[in-house]
Amino acid sequence: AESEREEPDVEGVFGAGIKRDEDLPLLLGEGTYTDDISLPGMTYLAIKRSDHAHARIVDIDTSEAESKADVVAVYTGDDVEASGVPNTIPTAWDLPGLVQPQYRMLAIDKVRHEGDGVAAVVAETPQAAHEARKRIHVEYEELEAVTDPVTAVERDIPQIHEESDDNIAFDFELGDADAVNESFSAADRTASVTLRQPRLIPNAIEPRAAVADWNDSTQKLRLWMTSQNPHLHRMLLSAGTLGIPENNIRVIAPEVGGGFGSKIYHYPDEAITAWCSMQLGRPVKWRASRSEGYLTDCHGRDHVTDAEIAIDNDGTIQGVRVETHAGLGAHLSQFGTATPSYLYATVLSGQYTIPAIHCRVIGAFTTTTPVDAYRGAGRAEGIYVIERLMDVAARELGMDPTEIRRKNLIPADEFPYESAAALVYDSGEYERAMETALEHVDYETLREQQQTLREEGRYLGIGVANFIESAGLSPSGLAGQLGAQAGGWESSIVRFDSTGSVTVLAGTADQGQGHRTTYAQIAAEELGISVDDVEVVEGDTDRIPQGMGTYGSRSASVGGGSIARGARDVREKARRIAAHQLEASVDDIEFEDGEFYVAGASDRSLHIQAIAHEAYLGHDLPEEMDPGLEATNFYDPENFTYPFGTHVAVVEIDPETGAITIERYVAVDDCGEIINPTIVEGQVHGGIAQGIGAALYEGAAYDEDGHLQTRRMDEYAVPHATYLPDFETDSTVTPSPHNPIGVKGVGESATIAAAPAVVAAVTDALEPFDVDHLDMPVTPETVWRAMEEE
Ligand code: MCN
Repeated sequence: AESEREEPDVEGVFGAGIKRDEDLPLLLGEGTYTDDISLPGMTYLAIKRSDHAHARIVDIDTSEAESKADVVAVYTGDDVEASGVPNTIPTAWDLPGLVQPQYRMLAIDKVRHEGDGVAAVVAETPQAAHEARKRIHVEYEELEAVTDPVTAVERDIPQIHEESDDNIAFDFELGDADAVNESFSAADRTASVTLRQPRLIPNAIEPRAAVADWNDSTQKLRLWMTSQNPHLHRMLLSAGTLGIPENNIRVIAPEVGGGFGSKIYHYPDEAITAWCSMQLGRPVKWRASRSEGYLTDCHGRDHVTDAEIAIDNDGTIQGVRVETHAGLGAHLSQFGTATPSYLYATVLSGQYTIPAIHCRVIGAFTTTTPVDAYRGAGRAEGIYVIERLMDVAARELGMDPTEIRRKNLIPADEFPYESAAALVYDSGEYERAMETALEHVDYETLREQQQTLREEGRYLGIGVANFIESAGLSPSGLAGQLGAQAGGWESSIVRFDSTGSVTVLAGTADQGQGHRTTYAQIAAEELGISVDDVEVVEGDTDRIPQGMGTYGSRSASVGGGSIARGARDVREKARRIAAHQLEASVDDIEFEDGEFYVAGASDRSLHIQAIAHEAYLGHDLPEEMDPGLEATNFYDPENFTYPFGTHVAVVEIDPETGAITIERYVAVDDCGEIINPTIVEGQVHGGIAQGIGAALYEGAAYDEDGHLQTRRMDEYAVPHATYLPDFETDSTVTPSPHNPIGVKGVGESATIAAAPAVVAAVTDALEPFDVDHLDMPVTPETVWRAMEEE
């Protein structure tokens, strides 16, 4: 049974910067996205949306729309309710005292944000559906709008939901208020900052879309959709919205063109697409336009925060106190309660030893698009707060911003480290990453240069941001204690086919992260085969029985951890077959580069791919062993992973115009063991771009009546490549002890770090003008006005 296969080149499969396997078909335009799905007899859905931020629905007249050519049906919220389905878009994260108003597929009685769905029109063509939508006449009685989370709870404004008379959804506290009060009394000084983190609109290249196909005779639903977590969508659709048994729903996420969080959520739109298909017994397609996406894709951030820090004269931090009003928008999105509470407050210790922390978050309903996790989710907001506090504290003390940071860093020998904000960090070498970043920019020389330039009337600014991230969102037990209505585990199947190729079926769902490549690297490494022999499949609930999906930078650690464990189980079964066929004891069988051999007799060997063939023949297996060579794995890690790093931005301000030029951007990231350095670098590049976007350009704007002002791509400033500098990236490697492959997440890291680094650089440049803080987006106008005021 000698293997005659060519030796695969398996050296360094894990850790190799190989090219992304998924890219070629995508670059050639051969990818199949949801909107590419076309079914016989398919109809098209358009959703009539509210033009008002807050209004009572007096009457909906659908008769003219119904009379139009090619219109199949027009439905209102009352029709949906009358159909008897549960009609709930449920939240997936509970908090103590949470107010949970009913959220339906189409509004009944009232609309609560511009873009709330009020009617659905299905037609034979997309054009007919869009034309008919204009012929649905809705009579409204307008109510007052409120877009700001502070105003929403402080002023005597109309109630948005019957269930909450003060527009408060939750009042959340974390940490020890008494200890913080004591630390503030005992410390030498305090410093504070009030800051706003504006609403961000996610800008996935592919808008959301769905194709639903209900089969009346089998009572089964197939739903193609732009999903980051098809299994979660299946569960929420089943129990909460449509009342179809979960095993009669198949959710398929084909290629997904970006998400950044926005495709995690169970929106009314995909659900109503499915409901329409159930009514008609015909396939129905819905696709958002870009502007429709701006009105309905969950936005991110929207925080107004008062933050204070207690410090001793030598720079030692004694305590941090934070109070935030978080705008939740008009409805509770699935994780819209978790993002501004646990995901935010728990990272307020950042990289520092802070003995006492207290955070209060008031979650406020406003008459705006719902807010939920957007890349960095909660952690970005929290790190921004602590990093701004570090800078204002440094100013207060007349210390260099790097000195105060260095002084308070959690030392490398203190891990696992339990922070006063209730997290236990897995591992870290913060000083190493920070010093590496500072060396890259030659920090001391840069400071000297800054002085010289200032004398010439030129304003250079250096911003340093240290970050941690709690990535992975597991284990399930912890997630459950915090209120999650979903598990924190991940699942996969690693399956050898009888000819020696391997299929990995993973419960996560890629939107551009490169899972097909990195998962193949993990499996290939564990099995000693070439990545070319591994096929990775995601995004189909009928092929992959269970999963939790892709968000919270969890796929490498939790999904990858599951695949590594499954591959190891497969390898161990193969080892037993090898021992049997080589007539040796299992303990004497060694494994290297895919080859099992008898210790001390390397000529007696069997390749794992040849064993796969034997496993499916089943002719000569150990007694009581079942045929086949595959493993199903459920993996629930012990803890989150805690990626970290230091980013440095160097900017120059033009004193005439306030224009900001980023001269250099250095990122040192530590995401533990690196599966694929090219992919990690790509993730860091994308993350920096989004962080810089938040710092300098982006921000959703509403007018007084609650109308979104930034509703198109030429009104909402996503940074162009030409706005961005060359990124200089580097990494340190501190493995996580909490998963079998030592990895930490990286998908959100750079977004978390970039915003505080850039804002710090701008305020550093403006030190001579006594500007401590400027709110994002820091535009030339803000800078110019701040300089003028001084
Ligand atoms: N990786 C690696 N080595 C590590 C860590 C990660 O090689 N030590 C690889 C992973 O195998 C994966 C990629 O880097 O291919 C990102 O891994 P991970 O950090 O686990 O993040 P997820 O795959 O779970 O992706 C989610 C994360 C989030 S939360 C957002 S938001 C985000 C992001 O990823 N949205 C993205 N990156 C994005 N990238 C693209 N192109 N599009 C999006 O919408």
